[in-house]
Amino acid sequence: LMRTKIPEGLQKLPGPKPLPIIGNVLEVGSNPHLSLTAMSKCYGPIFQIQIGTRPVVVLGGNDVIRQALLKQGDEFAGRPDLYSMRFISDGKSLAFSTDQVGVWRARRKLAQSALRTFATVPSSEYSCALEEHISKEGLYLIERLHTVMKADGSFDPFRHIVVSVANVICGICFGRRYSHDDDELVGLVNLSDEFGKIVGSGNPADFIPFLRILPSTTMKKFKAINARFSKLVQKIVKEHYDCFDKNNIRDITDSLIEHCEDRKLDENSNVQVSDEKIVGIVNDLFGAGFDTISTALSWAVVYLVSYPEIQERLQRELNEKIGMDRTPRLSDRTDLPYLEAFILEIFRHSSFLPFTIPHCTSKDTSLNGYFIPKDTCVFVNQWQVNHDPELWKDPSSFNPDRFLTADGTDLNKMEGEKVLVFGLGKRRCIGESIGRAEVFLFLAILLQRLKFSGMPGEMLDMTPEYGLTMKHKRCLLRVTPQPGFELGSY
Ligand code: HEM
Ligand code: HJJ
Repeated sequence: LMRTKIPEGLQKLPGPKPLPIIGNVLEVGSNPHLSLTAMSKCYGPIFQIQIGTRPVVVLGGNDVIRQALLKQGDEFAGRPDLYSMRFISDGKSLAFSTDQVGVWRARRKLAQSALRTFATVPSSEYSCALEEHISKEGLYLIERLHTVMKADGSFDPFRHIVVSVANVICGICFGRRYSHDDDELVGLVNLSDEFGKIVGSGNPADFIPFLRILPSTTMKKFKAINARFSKLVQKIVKEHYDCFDKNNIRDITDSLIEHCEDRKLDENSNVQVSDEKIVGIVNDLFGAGFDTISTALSWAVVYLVSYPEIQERLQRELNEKIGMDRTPRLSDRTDLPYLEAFILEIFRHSSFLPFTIPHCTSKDTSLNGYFIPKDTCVFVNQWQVNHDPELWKDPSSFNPDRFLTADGTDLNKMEGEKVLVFGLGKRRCIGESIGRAEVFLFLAILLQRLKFSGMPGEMLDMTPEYGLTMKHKRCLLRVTPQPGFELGSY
C-alpha cells in the first residue's frame, strides 16, 4: 500500500511498527488506556498506531489534546465509521454516528436546548425538576438499600444505583419512572457493561473485517442490547405520539416531537434532519444519562468503602454544614468543598471514561508539525492526562486534598479544571452540568443518612474493566444508618 505523500515541511508521525493484517493489536491489548500511555512514554504525546490495516492517531498529552480539540476544533470534530457504531440506535445515534457536520450540529443544538429546558423547569418545593427527581430517587434508594440489607445482609451497589439514576433521566426524558422490580428496565440497564466493552476505543472488531465473520458471542450480545434498548425507547416514543398535545409539552420526548411538527411548517430551514433522527436523540440522552452517572456513583461508593477515613471526613463536613434537619440541595455545593474535591478525585483517579468517543479528522491537517490525512481515526487518552506526573503530584494515590486550597477550606478551581473526563471542544459532553450536579446531590443525600462498608475481612477489587465507561467488578457491600437516621426515624 502506497501511503499519502506527506506535504513539504511536515513530518510522518512516530509509532510502533505494525504487523501485517493485525497491525499493533497485540501491543494495544486489553487495557488500551494503560498500553497507549506506556507507548506515549516512548513516542511522545502524539503518535500513530495501526489497528488492523487502519492508522489511528493517539493523543495523550494535555497540550496536544487542547491544541486539537480546542484550537483546531473543526478539523477534529468528526466521528469515524466504526463497525460497532452502526448498531447503536440503528446507526442514527447523535454521539456515535458519522452524520455530516451540519446535521450533527443541528441535532446537538436541539439536544442541548431540550436538556437545559427540562432539567431546569421550576418545580414546587425544589429549585428545578432535576433536583426534585434526584432527591426523590435518592431517598427511595436509601429505603431500598435498607430493605435489601434486612433481607440479604448485603447488596450489589451497581444493581440498585443504576435503577435510581435511570429513573432521574427517565423523568426528564419520558416523564415517568420504573419500579426497582421492573424486569424490562432493570435487566437492560444492568447490561451497560456489555455495551461499553464493545464501544470502547480500540475494539479490534471495529477495525479488522475478518473478525466480524467469526462467531462472536460478545457481538451478538451487543446487537441484542441495542435492539432491546431501541425497543424500550420506541415503545415510550409511540405512547408519546399517541397522546401528543402541543399545548402540554411534558418532557424531552414531547419537545422533540413538537420540533418535528414545527419544522414541517418551516420550509426554508437549511439542513434536513429526519424525524427519526430528531426523536432518536432521546436514545442518546437516556443511554448517556444513566450509564455515565451510575458508573460514577458506583465508583464513589467503592472508594468510600476502601477509604473509611475519607468517608468519615465527608460525613463530618455534611454534619457541620447541613446537619440532620433537612435533606441536602443543589445549592449546598459551594458549602461542601471536601465532597466536591472527593468527586473530582474520583473522576481523575478512576478516569472511568478513559478515552473520549473516537474522533475523526474532517480534512487533511497537521498537529505539532506532523501530517494527519482526512478521515484518520483519533483516540483521545483522558486517562493519561489524569495520571500525567507532569501535571499531578503522586498521580496514582487517591487524595481528594489535592483539590483543596492550602488551608483545606476551599476548592482549588484551577486544579479541578485540569481533570479531563467530559472531553473538550466541539464534541465535549452536553450533559456535563447535569452529570456533575447529579453525582453531587446523590452522594450528599446518601452520605447524610448512610455509612457504607465492605464485607468483614474482604478487600475490594478496584481494578477497572476496560470499556467506554470502565466499571469496577461487581461486589457486595453493606450499609448502616447514620446516627439520627435509624430505621423508621424518618
Ligand atoms: C459525550 C463524559 C454525562 C450526554 C461525552 C463524551 C464524554 C462524556 C467523555 C465524549 C466527548 C468526545 O467525544 O470528545 C460524560 C461524563 C458524564 C456524562 C463523565 C457524567 C459524569 C452525560 C449526561 C448526558 C450526556 C448526563 C445527557 C443527559 C452526552 C452526549 C454526548 C456526550 C449526547 C455526545 C456529544 C457529541 O457527540 O456531540 N460525554 N458524560 N453525558 N455526552 Fe456525556
Ligand atoms: C447508549 C449504555 C446504550 C446508547 C445510545 C444509543 C450516547 C461518552 C459516553 C456517553 C456519551 C454518549 C452516549 C453513550 C451511550 C447506551 C449506554 C447501554 C444504548 C444506546 C459514555 O448511550 O447499555 O446502552 O443507544
